[in-house]
Amino acid sequence: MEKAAELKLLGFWVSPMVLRVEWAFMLKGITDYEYLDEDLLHNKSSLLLQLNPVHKKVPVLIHKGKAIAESLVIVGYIEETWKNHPLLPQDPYEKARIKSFAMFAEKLIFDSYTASWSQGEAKEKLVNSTIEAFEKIEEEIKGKKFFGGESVGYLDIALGWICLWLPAWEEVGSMTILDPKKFPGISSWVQNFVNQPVIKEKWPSKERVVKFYQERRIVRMGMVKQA
Ligand SMILES: N[C@@H](CCC(=O)N[C@@H](CS)C(=O)NCC(=O)O)C(=O)O
Repeated sequence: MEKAAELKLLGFWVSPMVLRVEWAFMLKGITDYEYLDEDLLHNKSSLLLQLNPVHKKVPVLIHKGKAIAESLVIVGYIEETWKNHPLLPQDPYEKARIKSFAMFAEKLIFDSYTASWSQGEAKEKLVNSTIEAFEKIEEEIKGKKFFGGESVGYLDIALGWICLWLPAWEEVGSMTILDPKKFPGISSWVQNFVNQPVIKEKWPSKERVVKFYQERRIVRMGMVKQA
């Protein structure tokens, strides 16, 4: 088992990207790591700026002094470094397919977040294109408990934002993307995922998440008006 000094995670409490890394840790049974919460809105640490100088974003994982950025790259690194509880299939084609599906779904995070503070036609376009893309996710989960099959895998981790952040953005932006009648497969997966004991352990409260994004919405809308 790694010592905390060998494994550090730069994070931000409300980031679903950071939680991907923590979920992967939990699934692999890695608990001995140091978590450093960044003040992303007001004062990024010099460590973050030094380790991720281009994007200046979290998560950043530091393993034995070496830094890695990008949540899904980090999850892939964890998968290759700790072999227990595989998150990806062995078959090279299936592995590639799952990774490329995760890349396709990545845009939806930003589109649904942006929709939560957008207005009028721009908002409508984002909501409609996200709903259309959700049909592909619905097809992928059909007949399965998890995207990874019987247990939580890479795609479940990648799509975890759908379970809490999406409902928070829907509430903040008064919009509906995940209609349970239209997406019964995704809706039951949400229940399966959030009820996994390992996942439940790392779950911010919905009230706190909604409050955070309500405040961000006000800031964002102010920025749009000024532009
Ligand atoms: N593609 C990156 C995105 C990471 C990202 O957007 N992180 C946000 C927190 S959720 C961040 O650090 N934002 C700080 C900023 O934009 O200045 C990943 O998956 O790791």
